[in-house]
Amino acid sequence: MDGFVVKLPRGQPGDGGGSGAKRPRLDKPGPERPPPREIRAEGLCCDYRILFGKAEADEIFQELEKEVEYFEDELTKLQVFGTWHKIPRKKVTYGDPGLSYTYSGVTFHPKPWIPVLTRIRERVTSETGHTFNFVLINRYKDGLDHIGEHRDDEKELAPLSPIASVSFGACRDFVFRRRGRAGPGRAGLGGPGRISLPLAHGSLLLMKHPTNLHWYHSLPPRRRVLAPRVNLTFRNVLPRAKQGNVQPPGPLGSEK
Ligand SMILES: O=C(O)CCC(=O)C(=O)O
Repeated sequence: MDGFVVKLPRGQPGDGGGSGAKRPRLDKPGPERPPPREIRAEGLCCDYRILFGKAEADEIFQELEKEVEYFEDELTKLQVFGTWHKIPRKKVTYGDPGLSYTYSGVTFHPKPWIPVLTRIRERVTSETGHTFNFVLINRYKDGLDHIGEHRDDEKELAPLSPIASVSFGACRDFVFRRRGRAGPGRAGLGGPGRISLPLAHGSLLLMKHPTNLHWYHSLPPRRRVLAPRVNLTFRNVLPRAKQGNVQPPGPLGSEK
């Protein structure tokens, strides 16, 4: 990976620079809770921090494993360049009533919120100051499960709203690749072309505008990872009447 700018936090440990909404006081940084990081590159703006300490993250992870009901049958397939594939992970959506979200040729209607998801969503909001009406959950049974390179650019997403990605379970590498770059160091373009971030148990990665316009992301396979991981991406889905912000499609088929 070539370098990217990591700025250390302003003010209090755990200060996310949100809208000032009241949020729980976080523990001091330490081995279990490294300081928050700002990840910046051209067209990329993300904040990373530990949101839940180990004990709380363990408890939430167990509850997610017990309570979340993943999609089955047709909803576990996706279309890439016209061909249907079974996805290499489990997924499901929860959210406010009446919303729908279409990607990779499938329309998803969210299941109603359940207490463990409301708990995580409220913590994300109190930490960041942003509200969310929808969550996509991906479960990776081990390091062979993965998600291919894509951008979260569906027309249903509120265009300027960030996406909050919360992870539990095995630590996995999350990789950004800039649009139009085959890899790091390609001639003619400044800055890094690829950024890899290990996403820890209980962590929050806040992906802000315009990251999803300029950067793909993926969770590549990691053979050595034997444990499961659950990732929740909290989003803002526009009600049908307000949709219409169609962003130009990227060169790749979406793999979500
Ligand atoms: O599991 C992850 O960290 C990535 C999930 C993702 O890329 C997505 O939901 O769009």
